[in-house]
Amino acid sequence: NGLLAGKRGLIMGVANNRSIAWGIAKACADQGAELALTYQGEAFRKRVEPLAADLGAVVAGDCDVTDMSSVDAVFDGLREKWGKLDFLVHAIAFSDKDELDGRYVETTRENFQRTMDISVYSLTAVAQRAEKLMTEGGSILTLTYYGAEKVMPHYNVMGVAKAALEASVRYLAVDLGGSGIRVNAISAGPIKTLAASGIGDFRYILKWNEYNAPLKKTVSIEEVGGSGLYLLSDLSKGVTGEVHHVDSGYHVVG
Ligand code: 0WD
Repeated sequence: NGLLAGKRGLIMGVANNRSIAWGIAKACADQGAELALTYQGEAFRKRVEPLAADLGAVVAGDCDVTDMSSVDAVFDGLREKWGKLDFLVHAIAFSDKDELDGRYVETTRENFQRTMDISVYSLTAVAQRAEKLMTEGGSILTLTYYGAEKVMPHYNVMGVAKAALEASVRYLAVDLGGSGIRVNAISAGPIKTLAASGIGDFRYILKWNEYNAPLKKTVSIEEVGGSGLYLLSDLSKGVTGEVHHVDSGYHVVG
């Protein structure tokens, strides 16, 4: 029973129980989805395994999106286990935290390339592989931030990467639309997660959003999970190429 009953989904980007991907995974499991979770690196295995067990989810293995053989291994595993895939959550981003502070103009070529590779290209890499398994159509969801649209202090190269990610969502939506595969993004308001802790003055950004957003609060991973559920389920069958703001309304004032 539930909005995702009978559907199988891969969730990438759970680092711990504060991860946005975890909020989405919980919402999906509550609505009857069968899930597989990846983790990145041995250190995260012991965090992700018990979380997966909580949801009755499969652990689909160690996946570092800079290593295409590890990405292939995850999708080969799913093909063997499930034969098909209905939805995919991509909640992955990385940049050197030394460059998520100060001025964008100081960005190094090395960190620019690494940030774009992990935070942008990886969506296309997983979409290529998911397309082959989404034989009955599907829904792909990624996570972005308002720093793609407006200059946000300290977000720097990650803002440039999120702009490219949002453009990727639109191009992928066109390429995969004919196969009934939808591609959307949630632009989440700031949430205190491991990745966010690398951003300079993050506590100030949280407070600023709390004071200025129409709803006068920051968003929770459960709230992002609820909107994620809509975009992953058939409720949003007519929606693709969309960037949906789940930010207490901040983007209408910020
Ligand atoms: O305020 C926030 N937290 C927002 C986050 C606001 C708007 C958007 N987002 C985005 C992030 O940019 C990211 O795309 O949401 C997504 C999920 O981020 P999160 O939930 O805030 O952060 P976290 O729980 O740390 O998960 C991100 C994970 C990694 O965790 P760490 O902390 O180790 O960087 O991305 C994964 C990893 O699990 N990740 C990778 N996965 C595979 N290969 C890689 C990689 N090379 N690098 C990072």
